[in-house]
Amino acid sequence: MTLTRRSFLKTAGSTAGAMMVTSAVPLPAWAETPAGTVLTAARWGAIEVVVKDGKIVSSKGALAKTIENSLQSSGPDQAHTPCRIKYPMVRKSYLAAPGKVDGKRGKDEFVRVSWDDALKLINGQHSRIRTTYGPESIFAGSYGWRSSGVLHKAQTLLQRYMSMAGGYCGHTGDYSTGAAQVILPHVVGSVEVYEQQTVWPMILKNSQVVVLWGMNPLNTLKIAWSSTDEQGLEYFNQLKASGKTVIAIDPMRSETIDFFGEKAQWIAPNIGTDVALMMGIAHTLVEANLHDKAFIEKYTTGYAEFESYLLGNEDKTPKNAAWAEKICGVPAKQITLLAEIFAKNKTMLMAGWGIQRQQYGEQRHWMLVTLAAMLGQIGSEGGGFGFSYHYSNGGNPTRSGGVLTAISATVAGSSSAGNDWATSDAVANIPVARIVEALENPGVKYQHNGKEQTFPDIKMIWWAGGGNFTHHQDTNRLIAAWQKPELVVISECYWTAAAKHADIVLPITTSFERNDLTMTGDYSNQHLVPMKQAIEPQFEARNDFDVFADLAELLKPGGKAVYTEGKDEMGWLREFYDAAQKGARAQRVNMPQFSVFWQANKLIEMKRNPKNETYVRYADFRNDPVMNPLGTPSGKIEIHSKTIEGFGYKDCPAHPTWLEPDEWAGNAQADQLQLLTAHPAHRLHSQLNYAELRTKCAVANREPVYIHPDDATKRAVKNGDTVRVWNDRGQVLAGVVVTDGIKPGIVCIHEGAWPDLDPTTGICKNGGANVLTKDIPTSRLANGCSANTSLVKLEKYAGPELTLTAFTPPLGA
Ligand SMILES: Nc1nc2c(c(=O)[nH]1)N[C@H]1C(S)=C(S)[C@@H](COP(=O)(O)OP(=O)(O)OC[C@H]3O[C@@H](n4cnc5c(=O)[nH]c(N)nc54)[C@H](O)[C@@H]3O)O[C@H]1N2
Ligand SMILES: Nc1nc2c(c(=O)[nH]1)N[C@H]1C(S)=C(S)[C@@H](COP(=O)(O)OP(=O)(O)OC[C@H]3O[C@@H](n4cnc5c(=O)[nH]c(N)nc54)[C@H](O)[C@@H]3O)O[C@H]1N2
Ligand SMILES: [Mo]
Repeated sequence: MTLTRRSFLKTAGSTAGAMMVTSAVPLPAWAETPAGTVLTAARWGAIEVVVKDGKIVSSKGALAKTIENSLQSSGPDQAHTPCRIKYPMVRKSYLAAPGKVDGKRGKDEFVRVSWDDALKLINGQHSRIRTTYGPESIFAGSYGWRSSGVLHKAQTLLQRYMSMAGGYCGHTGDYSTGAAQVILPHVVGSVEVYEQQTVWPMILKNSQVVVLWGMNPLNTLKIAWSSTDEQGLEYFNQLKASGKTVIAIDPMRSETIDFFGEKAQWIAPNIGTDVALMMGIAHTLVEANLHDKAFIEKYTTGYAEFESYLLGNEDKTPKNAAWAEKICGVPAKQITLLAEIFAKNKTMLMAGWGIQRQQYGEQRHWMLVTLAAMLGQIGSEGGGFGFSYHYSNGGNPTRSGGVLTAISATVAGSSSAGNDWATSDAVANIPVARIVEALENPGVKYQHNGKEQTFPDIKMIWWAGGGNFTHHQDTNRLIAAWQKPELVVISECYWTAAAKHADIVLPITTSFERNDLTMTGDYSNQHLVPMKQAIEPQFEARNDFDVFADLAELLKPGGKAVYTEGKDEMGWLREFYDAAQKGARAQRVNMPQFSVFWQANKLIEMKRNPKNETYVRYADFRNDPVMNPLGTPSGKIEIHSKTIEGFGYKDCPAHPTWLEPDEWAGNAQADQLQLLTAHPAHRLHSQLNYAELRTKCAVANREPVYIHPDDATKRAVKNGDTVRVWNDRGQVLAGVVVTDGIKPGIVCIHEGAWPDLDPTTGICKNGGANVLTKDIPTSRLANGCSANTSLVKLEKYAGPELTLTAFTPPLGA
């Protein structure tokens, strides 16, 4: 963990030589699919599936790669795990008295009903609630990662139905970048986190120093929102081989830092203190006169106010390296060295998002942009900042060719489509991570990004395609609030904790049981992949699309035809494909006719675009900031924002500011540890927790907790022990991994283990991280999720043996 000046300079010196630029893994235009396999896709890539006797027996990735993706082999478990939901089910007391709030969600047994009865029951209760309380009372925000595909989009399909029914309450933002996506438009005029980055060929050619600021691409690039093109990791592999200086700033020696091994410098700050670390670097730049005054003058506004704060003109606290050391735990010497290295080399500051999934998360990326502005390399070839290299293969050059559209959350224009449906979009929205606050505070006003908003009075919740019991913070608080509505419906493939806490549960197909299409690489659009049905729907599972089409018919006769626009599954897919083909033709890229394509069982790789292979983010702005202004009020990078100043938020001041979190190293008692809830290597959040894959990480049949040897010794725990981790919000059992790969004072439990609360003790037997996390907004600017701001205690578990039931269907199922 120690970083010596010598080892640092040694690597820093060896970066001068430019390296050969190669594309990632070259693939033929038509990748071959071995005979006898079915080609489909998941978030974790294009997948070849082998089917025997109507069952999936194996699955593997269809694209060439040098780094294995553990998620790709999970096909058999996904389709055939015993925790599949087999039939429509209704909670026993709910069936006896529909709509009655009885506090029994999660404790009741379930009763099997027919699809007909389930849909009638839903339709009746939905209509009653809608008529009584209005569309605002129906929460269909339904956040989540569902499965890949442009047709079988659970949340969109739910909202499409709800819009025909007359509107609903939706959500804004996401859990991923809740803080960054709201602050960055104020700072650089774009959300930034979901934009194409300066492309990898430019990085590999021009950058001398690459900083991985709180990012773990070895894990997070296993997936992409559409489906991964798998090129990002190939580029990281090339970065590793390049001999460039790589500096990784992370409280944990992540899989990525291990991957770089000797070729990266690891710096481990306390969780939630990166702003202080960055300020220590920024202060050093000013002291050493290394900041780029010409850049600041020409391209930014409000630097003077920030500098005054940085130097401590008013609060008499200079935010220098010594000050930063006390907060972030990184030695001042290293901080000043970082300043020197960043300023004297072409430096790309890449950052992940875990750093902003914290209280005051807005400050992180704002301060990173500020630091990059002071270095003056934004818009240069290989310098500046980039906030999506760890996600969806940002930086893989965008291809030319066809791009798929997708089914939309509203039906085709009602009157023009010759029907008389009065449709409505969301009539209200809540910031996605404030769902529990909303349930607890109906009618209460709150601030959001400079506006006053009012929490709706939610009486009905429908979740389709999201793992909200796993993804939301402070599970026990969620469970209490979850009892309030009059109806909870869950559409799911598996008996998740959310399904177990529902009134009505609908069994949904996995993507192996239906036909769909997807692109790969959210920025590259590298491939178009047929997602071909491999097996029959299991038990009584149905497609979300068909379920909502039937429910639309129950709203009013003729509803189904309006919902489906008269097209069946293949009709929709042909239409999406034909539109992509037309777009491709306009770019002089040929795609075969749909029937030929579908028959072929092969993916299409789109054409490389030489111009896109030299893309540099913010190059236009750098060339001519007057002709190419940013979308901010000043057209420049806003280091001090008059807009945000006008909001007057104490928790989000007008320029990047160090704010002490409620729970952090600085106020931890001697026996408290900071909790890190990073994203898991062998899951996508909660997805696949039930699979065989779990044995790759589970310890003592629990989710692992990573702890430093010093902290383990103090608590007399050792590798493989079962421990109780707790705070006043909840308690979990976890299996110990003792490692020097985590900073002392910090433990990590990866997010995504299914909550499995023991009814007598309340202990989560599966190590669900969110049982322990704090459910507070990042600030009233963004209201993002603050999952990485929690303190916990840890001890060897001495209680009675508790059997894991996370993956056991509930009573009656
Ligand atoms: N402590 C902590 N908590 C976190 C985070 C963190 O860093 N720390 N990260 C947060 C982030 S960034 C995110 S994005 C969220 C992720 O939270 P989610 O996106 O909710 O997580 P998933 O586990 O992907 O949930 C998807 C669910 O959809 C179901 N599903 C799959 N396909 C279909 C389908 O076709 N139809 C239907 N109806 N259902 C389907 C799956 O079985 C699964 O239960 O978690 C957040 N929570
Ligand atoms: N395999 C896999 N891939 C995924 C996902 C998954 O669940 N599994 N989830 C996907 C989704 S929805 C998202 S949003 C992205 C998430 O992408 P990220 O948000 O970037 O992922 P995290 O693992 O939360 O954080 C990345 C790194 O930041 C570090 N970190 C956390 N807190 C701090 C801090 O205070 N300071 C510093 N310096 N570092 C810190 C963590 O230790 C971790 O190594 O990943 C996506 N990719
Ligand atoms: Mo996310």
